[in-house]
Parts: sequence; structure tokens; C-alpha cells
Amino acid sequence: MSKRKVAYYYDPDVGAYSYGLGHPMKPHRIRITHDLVTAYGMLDKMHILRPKRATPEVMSSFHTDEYVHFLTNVTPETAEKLTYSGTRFLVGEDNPAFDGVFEFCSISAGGSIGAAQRITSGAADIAINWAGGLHHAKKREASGFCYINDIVLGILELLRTYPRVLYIDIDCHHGDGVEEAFYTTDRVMTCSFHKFGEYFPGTGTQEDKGRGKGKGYAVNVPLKDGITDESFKSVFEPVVSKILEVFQPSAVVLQCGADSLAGDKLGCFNITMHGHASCVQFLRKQHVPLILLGGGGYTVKNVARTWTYETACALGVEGEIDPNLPWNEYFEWFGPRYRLEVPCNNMEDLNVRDGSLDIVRENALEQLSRLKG
Ligand code: V1P
Ligand code: CA
Ligand code: ZN
Repeated sequence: MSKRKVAYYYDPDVGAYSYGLGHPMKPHRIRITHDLVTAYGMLDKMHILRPKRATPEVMSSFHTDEYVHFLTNVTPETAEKLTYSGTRFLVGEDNPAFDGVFEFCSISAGGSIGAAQRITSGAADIAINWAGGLHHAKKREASGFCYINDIVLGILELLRTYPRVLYIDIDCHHGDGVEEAFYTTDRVMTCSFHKFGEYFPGTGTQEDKGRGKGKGYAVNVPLKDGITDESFKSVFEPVVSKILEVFQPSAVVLQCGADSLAGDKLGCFNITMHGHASCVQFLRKQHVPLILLGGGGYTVKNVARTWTYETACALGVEGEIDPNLPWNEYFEWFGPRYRLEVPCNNMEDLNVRDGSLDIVRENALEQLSRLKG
């Protein structure tokens, strides 16, 4: 397999932001990932770039001026007043007004916008931003740990050059914010694989297919608990292959949310590190410019393992990687086995028990076949 020019966006400050004690989202996981990527000697094999921080003006290409202005101002002390007692902009416990929230967003969004520019300029074939992938953020409101939708901003940047962009989302949650942003256009196809049924955010049925010009261009793959590598591959590969055939995207954005891994604190799937990374490998071999973004992932050591391995897949060096972890700053976190692996467990795959996986796959393929011609 031929080499790809890879750009890797990382800001050394990102790991210091905290959503607060007891909150499952840990920006520190980006730093642990970076330490592991460094320990594996991958930094010399790609362009390491510190993202330019996204400005309020850039964020307003998707979000409202009023919401962005709010984010630039809000502090833990002023949150109560500025959210009108938690009724606007930040609703509920999911999106606290933590210290430095705007800077955190500007790093995350700056990385995804930079990644898009690096792709359109031709300087990279694959661009990575593990601090991005915050797919729930809405035009005028934060949602599900996401404040600024770096993905929408990155896709808008790609659309300045390319006619068509494909967005694929393997986070365990529905990519609702990205779907909503592009629901009425045929220039962006969104495809989310997610747990559906008594699960946040509650959207993403196969009835939701897009509207107007965008009809048919939103693809949803709702899944049940316990999906394995084999089951996931049996729906991911045919659906994505069909999309590539009928949509012919100029670029692909893959949200690599790691809460779809086995043993995740908030997730309910049974996918291994290798199963998750096979989505990256599958897209890399299509020879279409590719952006890899982070997203969810709440069992921190497994997030770091998987995004490290996926960085190796982007470089095409996964075959040379030592399954025994090299010494690194956070080595003790990876005990007792100290290996680059996320194994599966013995939970039942509810997608095969009742044949629902076959139905979901057929529905998605049928929707896509209508687009042709
Ligand atoms: O379930 C909810 C809300 C709270 N109810 C009113 C509904 N929120 C979830 C949010 C999950 C966000 C996932 C983000 C991503 O897709 C992308 C980064 O991965 C939630 C959960 C849960 N178990 O689903 N919030 C929390 N847990 C939570 C726990 C402790 C403190 C704060 C939030
Ligand atoms: Ca998803
Ligand atoms: Zn998620």
C-alpha cells in the first residue's frame, strides 16, 4: 500500500481543560493519545501542526453570532445569569460552563478547519484532529458535551473547493448536529452508525433521510447493544461501498468516536480496537482525501490505544507496530497487560438475535439505490 501525506493537528494545551470532576468527557485523553503516538515514534512520519485557534467570526459561519458571543463571555461565575438560569445556550448537566470553554472550542474547531485546508490545498492526503468530532453541537445551542461543531465548520471549509463531501460517524451516538446542518443539501451526505433506543440523543431512525434537495442524503444505521466487529463490518462495508459508488465524494470526513469500543463507560457496543480501526483502513484504501476526527470515548486508556493505532493506520505502519506498549508518561494506566489492544467481551449481540441487522442493512442499501441515475 502506497504512502500517504499525513497531517496531524495537536495543541499541547488541550489536555489541561476540564469539564469538571465527575464529568465523563476528559480532554486529557487527547494528551495521553499524543504521548503514545510520540512513544511509538510516529511524529517523524507525519507533519505535526499546531492548529490556528478558530475565531468567533469563523465559528459564526455555522453558529449564530449571539451564541458565539455568549461562549466568548461565559465563565463558571456568570453562567447562571448568561444562560437565563440554564434555559438558553447551555441546558442541563452535559455542557458545563467550565474554565476556558471558549479556548477549548477554538482549539478543537481550529484543528478541524486546519485539517480541511490542508486537504484542499493538496498538502495532505489524510489529516487528523483527535480534539475534533464534537458532532452534537447545534447552530444556537450546546448539546451532549459539544459546544462548537468543528465538523460542520470543517465540512463548510471543504465545500469551498469540493462539490461533494461524505461524512461518516462511528461514534456510538447519533451524529445529529452534523445531520441537521446539512439535512437539505445534496452536497453533503451524512451517514451515522449508532445505538438507537432509549439512548442519547434519541434521533437517527431510518425514516430520517434528508429533506428537499437533501432527500436521500442522510443515511442512518440504528443499532442495538453488543454489536461485534463481524456484525459491524457486515453493515459498514456494504453501506459505505454503495455510498462511494452512488455519491462519488471529493473528500471523506470520518468521526472516529471511541465510545463504540467494547467496555466504554457510556457506550454499549462490543467492537475491538482492530474492528474500529478497520473503518479507517477501509476508507484509506479508497484513495479519496480523508479527515479523521475524534469524538466520544470515555474509557480513557482504550481511547488512547485506539486513536494511536488509527494514527498508525493513516500512516500505513500498523503492521510494524509493537503490540507491547513502549514506555511512556502514562505507562501505568495501561496495566495489567500493557498492550495495544481493546479486546471484546462476552455480551450478546442483539443485532443478530432478531435479524434486525439484516433489515437495517437492506433499508440503507435500498435508500441509496434510489439515488442512482
Ligand atoms: O443522557 C443525557 C441527557 C441528560 N438527560 C436530560 C439527557 N446525556 C448524555 C450525553 C451523552 C453525550 C455523548 C457525546 C458523544 O456523542 C460525543 C462527544 O460521545 C449523558 C450521559 C449518558 N450516560 O448518556 N450525560 C452524562 N451521561 C453525564 C454524566 C455525568 C455528568 C454529566 C453528564
Ligand atoms: Ca454515530
Ligand atoms: Zn458518543
